[in-house]
Amino acid sequence: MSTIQRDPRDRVQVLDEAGRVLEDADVPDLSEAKLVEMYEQMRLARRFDERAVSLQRQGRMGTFPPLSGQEGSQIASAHALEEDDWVFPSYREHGVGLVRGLSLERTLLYWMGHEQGSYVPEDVNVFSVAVPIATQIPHAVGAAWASRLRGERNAFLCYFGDGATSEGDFHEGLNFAGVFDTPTVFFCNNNQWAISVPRERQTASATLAQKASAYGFEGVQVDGMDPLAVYKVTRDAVEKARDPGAGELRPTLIEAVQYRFGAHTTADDPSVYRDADEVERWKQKDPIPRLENYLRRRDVLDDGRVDAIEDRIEDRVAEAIETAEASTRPEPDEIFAHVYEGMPKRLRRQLEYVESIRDRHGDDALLEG
Ligand SMILES: Cc1ncc(C[n+]2csc(CCOP(=O)(O)OP(=O)(O)O)c2C)c(N)n1
Ligand SMILES: [Mg+2]
Repeated sequence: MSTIQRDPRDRVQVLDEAGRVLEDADVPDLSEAKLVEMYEQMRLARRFDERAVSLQRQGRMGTFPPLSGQEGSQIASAHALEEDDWVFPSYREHGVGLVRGLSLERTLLYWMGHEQGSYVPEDVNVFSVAVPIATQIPHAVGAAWASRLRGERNAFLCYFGDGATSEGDFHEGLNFAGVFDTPTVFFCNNNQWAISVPRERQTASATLAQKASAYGFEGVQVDGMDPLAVYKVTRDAVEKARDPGAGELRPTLIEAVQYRFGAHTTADDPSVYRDADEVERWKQKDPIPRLENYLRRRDVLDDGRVDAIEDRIEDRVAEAIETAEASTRPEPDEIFAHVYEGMPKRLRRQLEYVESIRDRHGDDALLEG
């Protein structure tokens, strides 16, 4: 049964906070191996996050947007895709990237300022990271429309935050998607905050999911810290995008209700705008122990398997850091190299200016400043 034909305020949930299956819940059909893989990737994403924040604090990385708290939403939704489907990410989707085949060292290189970190292998259908809020939404709609016109049957999963729903690009993108019936799944990671702006200052709408009805297609709210519910809802939306039933439109807006445990980025201090109590309350819903408890109850996980997973994760993260840090430091000129095919005059003048101050002062003196 599809989970998306319902009132947008009727939040989809499969597991309670202790990881017990709720009565009448629609448990997705996932093999034990797949469930364990999802659990391991969620833990890997969290450990990677902790190490990345620590690298930034030690001056070994520029800035970093942590995803802690959002692993269930990211990993489970990405698993709902087939290989040929596409992902249009924001800057926080390191967990999605991991599932789709982007290496951890590549993510580190991106945040260390290497151009190589923006490279996506040919066989990985992930679009470039969008830092400007909501710009990836019209991109995803356009790509989905093109794909449909070509007669392909791919779904386009576009991630963005609660803050993005106030941008013109969000409304233009969803409006176009409804009119042209594009195979786009809009995945809103409602983590309750847009830097220091709380969800209730973002919109007076009761839910973000209900905004879909203005564009003529379905919107569904899901517990974004319940990986099984996220998988089920995303899978249903992706299948509808590919193959809608009679009278159905392809697009869906999913609002995944969740919380970011950490700062917006390493340049932010959330203690100045939110209470520690609020964070503690949301930690009760942490998707990792929730899935772990579910799997332990089913005898799919035990202490031995969890220990082995922890060891593997520790090694993978350490290796990724070692590889990324062994890369030669990028040349400052590279910032200018890949923006335009032919460099405009204004950019060339800026490049010449950077070169002249490097010649005059040397890189070490500039970095110290
Ligand atoms: C067009 C634009 N305006 C402002 C910013 C500055 N900015 C960066 S992140 C952010 C908040 C985004 O919040 P949300 O959409 O909820 O995503 P989250 O970071 O919470 O995942 C803002 C305003 C930007 N990057 N782009
Ligand atoms: Mg947000």
